[in-house]
Amino acid sequence: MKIKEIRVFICNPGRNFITVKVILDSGIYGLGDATVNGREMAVVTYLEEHVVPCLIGRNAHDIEDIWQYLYKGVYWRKGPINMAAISAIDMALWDIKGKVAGLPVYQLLGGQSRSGVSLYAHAHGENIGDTLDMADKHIRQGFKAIRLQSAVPGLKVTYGVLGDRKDYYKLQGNRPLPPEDDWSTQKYFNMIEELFFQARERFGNDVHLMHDVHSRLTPIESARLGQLLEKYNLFFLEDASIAENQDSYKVIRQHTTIPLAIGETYNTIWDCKDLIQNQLIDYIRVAASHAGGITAFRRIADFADVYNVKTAPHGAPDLSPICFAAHIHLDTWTPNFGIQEFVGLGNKQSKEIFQHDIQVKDGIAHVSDAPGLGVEFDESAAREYPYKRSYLPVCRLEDGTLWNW
Ligand code: CS2
Ligand code: MG
Repeated sequence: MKIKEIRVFICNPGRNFITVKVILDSGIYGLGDATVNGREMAVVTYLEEHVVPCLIGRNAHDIEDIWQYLYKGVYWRKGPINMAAISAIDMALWDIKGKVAGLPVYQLLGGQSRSGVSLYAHAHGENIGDTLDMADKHIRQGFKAIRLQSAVPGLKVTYGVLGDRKDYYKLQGNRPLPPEDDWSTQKYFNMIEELFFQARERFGNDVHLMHDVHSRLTPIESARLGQLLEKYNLFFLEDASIAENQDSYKVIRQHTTIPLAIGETYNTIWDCKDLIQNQLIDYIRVAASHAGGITAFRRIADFADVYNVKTAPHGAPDLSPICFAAHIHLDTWTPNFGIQEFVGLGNKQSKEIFQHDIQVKDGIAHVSDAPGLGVEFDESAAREYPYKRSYLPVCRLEDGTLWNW
């Protein structure tokens, strides 16, 4: 079970992904996702220069000890780059343990708590009608939960809306310098209630609706939004406000009962501890590829369960199919699972590189029973799609003030 080699791959089948392959002296290997959208090469260097040399020769079965070694042993703890590296190594070690045991990872975690994993799909459009038409398509495909994001009239670009791109890969995959998006809270408040009013008029109250504010509001503005949308019974309001100051959510919570979700930018349990233990949120949305892997995700899920907080793992286009697979294993096990974000199973190129047999039907994902995570990675296909630097946008208010994207 000795680690013989660790390879780090970066490929761009429409958008950049980082894949870690941990290879044992027996030839068994495990895969992990280390993608940090827009800062990929920082993670690659961190892994190759500072993590890999320390792991060669270690026993791959010692998942917890390796996690502690990489977390506590670094002195400069936490942070997105460091934790993405730990996450990928951790995922790969769980993949290996499952392959050695002949069991899928969800069985190693404690078996299944549900027969399938409920997903929510993304609906977006240049106007409310187009957004709801896309939502209608997802509902007809069997999805019971839809995230609605619609263009804000008067803004050049709105988060979560594709504009003239055909898919998220086209939107995010080739940005040699950060695009500058604009934002106006006033223009947003002028349209947002109408989106959910029309959605409820068209679809009734059974379909779950969510919305991602993407941290654009101040806490009191989020409180106002929560009050405005309460009558439309959202499943959750995501990233209502930036939460570097976790106390911000006390302001929101005292004004509205709208369910709150946050966590995709968090990389340790410490980032979300106060929000969870003070029950300031209802869903924690950390990603296994950013928050410390399966080991850390399990810890956060168990901590959240003590405070009636459910999981709603991040599932954006910049999480690779390896992280998606890890989430479906975790979601199959997690007793306090809420819902899983789903943006599709990738494009033609990514499917050449990442192969798995996760089935999605009627808005439900069914985990693979293959040993480990159940994902294969085709190195030669990956080499066909080389890395291309690509940034996330930055965001400015209409007066030029730099704001939260
Ligand atoms: C978004 C993400 O899916 C979501 O909830 O917040 O798509 C986010 O914009 C990306 O992960 C950023 O890389
Ligand atoms: Mg989000």
